[in-house]
Amino acid sequence: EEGGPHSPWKSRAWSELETARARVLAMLGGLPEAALRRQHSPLMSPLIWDVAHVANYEEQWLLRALGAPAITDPAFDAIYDAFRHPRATRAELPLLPPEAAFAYARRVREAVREHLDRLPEDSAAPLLRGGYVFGMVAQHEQQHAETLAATLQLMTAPAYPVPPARPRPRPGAVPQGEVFIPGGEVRLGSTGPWAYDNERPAFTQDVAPFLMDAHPVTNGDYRVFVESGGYEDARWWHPKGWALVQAEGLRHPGFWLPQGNHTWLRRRFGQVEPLPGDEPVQHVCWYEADAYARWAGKRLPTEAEWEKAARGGDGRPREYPWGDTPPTRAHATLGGDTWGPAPVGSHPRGVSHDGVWGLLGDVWEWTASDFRPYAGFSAFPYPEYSEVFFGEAYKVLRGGAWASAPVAVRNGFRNWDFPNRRQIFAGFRCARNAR
Ligand code: AVJ
Ligand code: FE
Repeated sequence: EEGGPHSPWKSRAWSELETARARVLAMLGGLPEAALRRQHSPLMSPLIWDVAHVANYEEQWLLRALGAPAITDPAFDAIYDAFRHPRATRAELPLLPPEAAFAYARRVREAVREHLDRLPEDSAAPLLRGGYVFGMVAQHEQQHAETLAATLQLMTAPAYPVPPARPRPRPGAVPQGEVFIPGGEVRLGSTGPWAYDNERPAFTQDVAPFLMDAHPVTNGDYRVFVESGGYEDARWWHPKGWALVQAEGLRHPGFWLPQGNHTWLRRRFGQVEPLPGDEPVQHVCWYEADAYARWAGKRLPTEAEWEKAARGGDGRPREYPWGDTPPTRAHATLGGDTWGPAPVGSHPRGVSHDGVWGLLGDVWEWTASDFRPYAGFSAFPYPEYSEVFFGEAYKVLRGGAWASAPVAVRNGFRNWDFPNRRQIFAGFRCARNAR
């Protein structure tokens, strides 16, 4: 196993922490104070809550957990405790004002730097082995950066100006259709030093052969479902999904703007633009993904199938679909600076061993599976990261989105959300039994 107690981790840990912080500051830097404090959606926290929350998390789970001197009174933790205060109520809390929240985050980070300098590379203590808590804190801040992006997408008063994005790749001809994934044993779960508790312990499972869509479902594909009356036909929908369609008046994915006459625009942050047919669909909930799959004569993959497709049908447990080298821009759309997914087929170097495209990055992919613990799970370092969410209320998403950071994406990484949520950057692909 790589990243054991004796492989050096300190310089990577520091650079991942600083990468996360630079991203958060770049995202929020230009916003007026009122936009930072406001509740933009009942689904999301005020932006400035996330900033102080990541700092407080770093203080609690890194500094205090490692025995470094406290910076704030632990009583202060309550305001930033996600379990004590539902998102919709956080604007009414006595939150640190923006200036003070950024200053608190800076102060915690300086203390972390000093503490890190004094630590050995080779500690076998569970929190320090391979630099675990440093990786956990860097991933946590990046997950909140993604949450901030979802809040910025929901913000309308004023809308968030889309920063200049990198040029859109122009994909060549890409293979369509489905890819056969041979059945057999697959190693599921992660063994790397920064894997979360819910990815462990790794285990082996037999998966029957199946067909996996070569690409995520695109806007162009999904539009056919919409325009052929998919949202008006109960046959395609899970009963709870059909109830949701009725109750919310859903007619199309989030942020699509129907113009009539088969013309569609979409709002992406502060920009209204033609709906690009060649990008993976995003802002669909699990019920919409499930309904499309049924309409297409297919189904959503289980998370075991998804992971088998990502690791490779030959049974070698690759860390990423293309192998074990960490993601670069050539492999996948990740890191948040494109402000949207790339057209399918943009990353020939990211194709899996069996020929499946775009498994990591661009959009999260809903799976058929509920979020459950693997056999032998034990909560580490605290039950509120994963354990309290296990059960049938949440569906698993895999693969990461354009807004996910490379450090928080790998074949074994598990995300979860309620099946009716569509503010996240989620899409899907379909699967089918072989024969
Ligand atoms: C794994 C994305 C569902 O945002 O609720 C952030 C990540 N956990 N702070 C979430 C998380 C604690 C989590 N998700
Ligand atoms: Fe958090």
